[in-house]
Amino acid sequence: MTPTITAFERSPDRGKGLARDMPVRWALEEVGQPYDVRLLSFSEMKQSAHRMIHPFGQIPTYEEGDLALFESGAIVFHIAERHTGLLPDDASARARAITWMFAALSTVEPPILDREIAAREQHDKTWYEERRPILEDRVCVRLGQLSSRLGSADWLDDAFSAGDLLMVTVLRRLNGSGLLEKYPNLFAYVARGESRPAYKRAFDDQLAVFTGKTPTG
Ligand code: GTB
Repeated sequence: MTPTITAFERSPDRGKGLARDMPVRWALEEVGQPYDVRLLSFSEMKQSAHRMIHPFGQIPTYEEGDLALFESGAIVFHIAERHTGLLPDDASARARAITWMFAALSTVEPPILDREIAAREQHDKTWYEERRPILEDRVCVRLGQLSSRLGSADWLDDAFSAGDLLMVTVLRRLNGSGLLEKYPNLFAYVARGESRPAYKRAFDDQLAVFTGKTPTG
């Protein structure tokens, strides 16, 4: 059965792949699962039909027969569990990959989001310039720790996994901040993720929604 996901009809990032349908698309591409996309306006996201699926009135969602899911991390996990390619078969390696999924969303992403939200929504406040280095330091603490762990490896735990997919997605939110560049191995890690054919297909598909042009690849 072909799953249907939801995405922004018009993403505020203008197709830079920062909205959270991107990791879902990427996961589906990695496992070779075709999918349909239902595009939603901001007002449609808040209507009861969508809220039946997503209690918080957001994207992305995932529908497959009777199953309706929300939360991009849970959706990626579901896809990884149902298909081969995103989680190792070995039980311990699988548990470690799942640990990296949680680490991406619950340990690395929060300080990145705090910095991003302040930069976007609070930059005109009198206290912003005082707070900015504090927010950036918090991001750098996590980046430094992650950088040490990754070392010279290609991926966080041997083979590419859903943990890397979510970690790369989270780190991409630092694009334009100049912070990721301070950690060359993390910068290369993100580039490695972005160079995967599945990533490129997912990126091109979400960009095509914004540009209105069908991807050529
Ligand atoms: N925890 C949820 C998940 O992981 O699925 C968070 C879902 C979420 O934040 N969805 C956002 C949304 O629907 C879109 S992705 N927002 C509309 C609303 O809440 O009314 C977040 C996002 C939006 C825009 C950019 N951007 O333009 O750069 C980046 C990320």
